Formats: sequence, structure tokens, C-alpha cells
Amino acid sequence: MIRVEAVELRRVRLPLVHQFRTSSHAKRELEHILVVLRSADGAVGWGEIASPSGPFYSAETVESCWGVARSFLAPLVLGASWEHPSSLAGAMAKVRGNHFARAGFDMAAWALWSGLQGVPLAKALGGTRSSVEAGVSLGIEPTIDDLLAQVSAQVASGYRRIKLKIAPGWDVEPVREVRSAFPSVPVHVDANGAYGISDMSIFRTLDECGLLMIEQPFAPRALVAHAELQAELATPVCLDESVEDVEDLVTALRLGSGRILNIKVSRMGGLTQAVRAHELARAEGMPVWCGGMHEFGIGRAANVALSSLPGFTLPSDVSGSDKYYARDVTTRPIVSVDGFVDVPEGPGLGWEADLDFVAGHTTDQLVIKKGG
Ligand code: OSB
Ligand code: MG
Repeated sequence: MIRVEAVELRRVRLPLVHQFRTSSHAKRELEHILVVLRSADGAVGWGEIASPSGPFYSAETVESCWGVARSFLAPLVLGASWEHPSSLAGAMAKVRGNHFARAGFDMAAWALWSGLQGVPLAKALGGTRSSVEAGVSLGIEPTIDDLLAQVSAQVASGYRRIKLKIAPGWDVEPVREVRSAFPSVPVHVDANGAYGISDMSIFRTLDECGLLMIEQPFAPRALVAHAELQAELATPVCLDESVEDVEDLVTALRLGSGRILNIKVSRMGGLTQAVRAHELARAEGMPVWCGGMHEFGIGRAANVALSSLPGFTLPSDVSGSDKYYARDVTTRPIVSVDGFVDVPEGPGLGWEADLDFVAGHTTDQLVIKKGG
């Protein structure tokens, strides 16, 4: 039985090497919350709450995660004893929603448990690959030339799949320019829900562009509209924001809302639910890949482990640390070589937090112990 004796929460801020703009907002630095669980026998597991600062991707914010982590999740975890991370995830499920916050604790529990078992996190999750294929996600740029320069740099770094953020006013034209400048590079687009069913003509045009997929064209809960769009298009629709749990995936599969699933550890509320979604998608013949939230090294390590599962047949957003950060929170950066990231073979998460670097970038910190 594992009992967590102390929960440490740290708000950590890192500058981005390049501004990232999506359909909703732009960012130059990110603040994530690192979660450290310490067991009675001195074992430690690290997790990351990778929520954006504002409620534009989902309803969560760094502030809401901090409050829920401190007031609800930490006490719940300190009061639990468990043999497997999935039982802790079951106990945390009484907190509704708040998936990013829950994911940080679930990830830390998996890191702690796989470390204690002496197995790599990837193996503990059911992973079968020794390296995972990495793609990159490119934000909206000031000009098409800026975008082409970004694509060119990332293709030169070895990435084999490029995802372009799109938004009304920045869609068909940049996509056509990238397709014609890089005709052999697999490209997909991500709208983060910025369109509606009345934009059908834009999607008919994009359908002619030879894209790998069109990610989250419509609002998260518009599963019927996604099904109507998918029925009109040859290009697969990929769901991101629409699938927050396995029940959403059941609905999407029944309706035919998309043919590909982006599984994010944060959005699903942790690795436990991410693995369950992967199992269902695999049984239904739906290809999946692992999406990212610009994670620091801890969350990125969890993404690498998850991407090693057999149903992850498309490149994941597990680019190297250097795509976003000049220096990461781990002692070794996560590195992509020729578009592949090696899956660690040692026990646990496979990357260690750089304690001095983390301390130097911590903006707020809290230790919560059993019994006060
Ligand atoms: O929709 O996939 C998304 C980042 C922030 C919010 C939403 C998304 C993203 C990304 C980042 O695309 C991908 C990555 O972490 O490399
Ligand atoms: Mg997305």
C-alpha cells in the first residue's frame, strides 16, 4: 500500500523561445504547476499541471488549478492509501471536471509507482515502442513568410509532421503556401474550435489540400456538427477539446464525429484515463496520437511514455524541449533526433527534475502534509 505523506506544489514560470499564437490568444511565457508526491518510505513522484493561464482552451486556469490542487486534491491524496495509480485516480474522480489539475496528481502517482516497481513508466502503461515519432505544432505567425521560415526550420530539425494552427482569416492561404513550398511533408491543421457549421465552404477547400487531418474545427461540445462535417469530407476530422473522458469518446464514435483522436494526458485528467481512451479507440480501429500543452520536461516525459502505446500510430506533439524552452526543468532535455524521441529504459518517468533550476524559476510554493 502506498501512502502519500506530503504534497508539494510549485508554480514554475519559463519563457518560450518563440511566441505562440492560437485562434484564441498569444503567449511568450508559461506558468505550470509541478506536483511532487512523497510517500511514507521516501519515494518521490513528479507530475505537471500544464493548464494555460487563461480559460480559453478549457475552463481551467493556473489559478483554478492551484486552488483545486491545494483545497481538494492534495487533502484527498493525503487521505488515500492505494496499490495502483488507477485506484488513486478513482478516488480523485469524485472531484468533477478540473482535468488538468487531476492530471498533475495522476501523473505523479504513476511516476512514483513505476519508480517503486522498478519499471519504466512507458512499460507500466503498456507501452511497446522504444522510440516515438514526433511532430511539431506551429502557431499563427505575423506573415506567411514567417510561417514558411518556421516550417523550414522544423523540417530541417527532422520533424516529419507539421501542424498549423488556423483561425478565420488565417486558413486556406497559409495552408496552400505551406503545401506548395513543402509538398512532401505531412501537414495537418488545428482550429481549436474557432469555426462553425456555416464555414462549410472553407472546409471543402481545405479538403482539397491533402491534409493528414483537420483538428477540432468546431466548439468542444458540437459533436453532432463534427459528425455532419466528417460526413462531407474525405479528410479525417480529429477531435481534441471535444473528448474530455471516455464517455465523450463513446458518443463521438457512435455519432461518427471524427476518425482520429488526439489524446492529451491533461485534457483526459491523467494517464489512467488516457490509457482507457487509447484502449477503446484501438478496439474501434480509430488511430490516435498524443497532443501536447507545451509541457515542461515532466509533463513531456509522460507524453513520451504514453505515445509508446501500440494504438499511437500517428506522430505525437512530443517535440524536443528546445522547440519551446532554452532550458527545461529536467536535468537532461527531451531530445528529438530525426523526428524520433527515445523512450527511457530506466525505472519511473525517465527524466529527473533539475532541483536548482526549478527553485530558481518557482514563483510560489506550498507543502501540504498529512494531518496539517
Ligand atoms: O490544441 O493542441 C492544441 C497548445 C496549447 C493549447 C492547445 C493546443 C496546443 C498545442 C501545443 O498545439 C502542442 C505541443 O505541446 O507541442
Ligand atoms: Mg488541438
